[in-house]
Amino acid sequence: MTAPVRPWLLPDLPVVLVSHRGPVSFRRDQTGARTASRGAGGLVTALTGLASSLPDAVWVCAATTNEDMAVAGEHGDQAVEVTLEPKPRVVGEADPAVGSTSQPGCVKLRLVQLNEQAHDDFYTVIANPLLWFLQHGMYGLAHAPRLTRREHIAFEDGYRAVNQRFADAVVEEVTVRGGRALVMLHDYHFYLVAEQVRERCPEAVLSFFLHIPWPGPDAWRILPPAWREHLLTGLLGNDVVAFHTEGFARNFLLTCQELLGLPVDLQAMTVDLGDRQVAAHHYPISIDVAAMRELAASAEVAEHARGLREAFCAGDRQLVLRIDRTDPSKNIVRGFEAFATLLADHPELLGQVTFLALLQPSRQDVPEYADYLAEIGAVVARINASYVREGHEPIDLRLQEDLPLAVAAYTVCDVLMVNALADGMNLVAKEAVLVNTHDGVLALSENTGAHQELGAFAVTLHPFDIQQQADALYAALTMDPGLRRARREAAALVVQENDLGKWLAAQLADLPIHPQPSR
Ligand code: GDG
Repeated sequence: MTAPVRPWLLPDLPVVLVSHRGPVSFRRDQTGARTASRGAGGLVTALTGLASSLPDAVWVCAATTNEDMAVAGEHGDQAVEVTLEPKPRVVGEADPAVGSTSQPGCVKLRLVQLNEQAHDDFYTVIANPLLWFLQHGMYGLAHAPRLTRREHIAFEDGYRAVNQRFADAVVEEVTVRGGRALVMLHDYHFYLVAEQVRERCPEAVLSFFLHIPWPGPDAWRILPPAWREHLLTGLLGNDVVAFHTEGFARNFLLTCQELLGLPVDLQAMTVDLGDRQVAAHHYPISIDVAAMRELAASAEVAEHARGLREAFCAGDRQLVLRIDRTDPSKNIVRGFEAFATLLADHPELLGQVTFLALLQPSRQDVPEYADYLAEIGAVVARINASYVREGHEPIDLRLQEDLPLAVAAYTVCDVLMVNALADGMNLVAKEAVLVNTHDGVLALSENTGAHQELGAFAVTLHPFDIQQQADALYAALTMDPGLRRARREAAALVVQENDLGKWLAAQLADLPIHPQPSR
């Protein structure tokens, strides 16, 4: 499914989208046949809607599998046209009758082939963990980070080299479109692309959207001066740099002021480069409301929901839920410790409340993430051993990817716990309040972007205060049913009225492009 884009907002110029992961990835199955799978998640859905609505759009992303590289190689490293429905495949393959000109429902993919070592350094040394950890405030500075020759090489030959490859690909795509295009860059992988594209394609309009937090200036001092200046001047190649919240946008301006000495206007939200200004905007991302409701109403989800209710909600038993990647920024270990504290403080809840944790193992090639997953397993084993009663273990930990099960769990839970240390937005919170049918309570970290919109209807969690989280969970589990309902309904309305289409439309409306009705 692709999110519809309002026709009058379509830009009157070609669009070049850039993200690390693209909307389709290729593999070989056991029979040796080429298969293609759609990328999951709201961002991909929204941008696919945009890319497939436009007569001339291209999506530049990394070739991350061997088969992605094969596809790129077969097409001379040029853009490949891909149909998405009913199943994704390269246009012309298995159906040569289908022409190669752009058609509705198709996207053009430019799969960028990267040197394996360069990609590894870019991804597993610089982007994750270094930038991710820095931007989520995850470093305990007495011990980490340690920037050695290894990191310096990774910054030069990995992060900068990969950004250079992407900039080259974007420049080619803009140039074949006559030099004038809207370039929409996504996320912390690509801080250095815009500056290079602007130099070589001065007529391009460049926008950047950051999906993770932007901390204040001092956090960036963790990086050597030359690195942070590269990153900032790279970003200032854009016309607009956009964030989930106003706070992140303000932090960005303050960082430019303090680390580059540039004049900024915190009212107009701009930074002045002399010959031009760069705007810092904020657009809170959301979910595809119709698609999430459709999934929640599916037979598969209903079947899972029945099973979950039987297992966890019989009588007056209650279910606390969390759904996350096993990312240290999600604060999963402290969440379990808070649950254990709740059980210690309120032994009457033993056997009455279960904590279901549906966690997707994430970035296991990064040592910090592999260690964190091991820590999760150990803390759950310890808590379950301490609080098991008559065969009932208080925590049910499942390490798996299963979106229909996750959505079923959203519908039946009594409390959704989101206690992230820091989170750009947190879509799990938005999805759960939309489809929950048990008047579930949202227990939401104050350090999530989502807290700005949903905090008024949530029990707020302080991510570092385990006792406070335990008390807040107790307040959620014992909340008056009328209040539970009123809050859940109000939160669902906020999400419904600010869906993904609005997020995209607001950005397109603010850009210096000339919209016209779609053809
Ligand atoms: C980054 C930022 C920002 C859940 N289980 C499965 C599954 N999910 C989906 C959820 C949700 C998504 O994963 C997680 O999104 P979040 O926003 O919660 O978190 P991040 O992955 O860290 O996302 C975040 C976001 O970008 C967008 O800008 O909100 O702050 O960190 O949509 O439904 N998906 C699949 N299988 C599962 O089992 N495929």
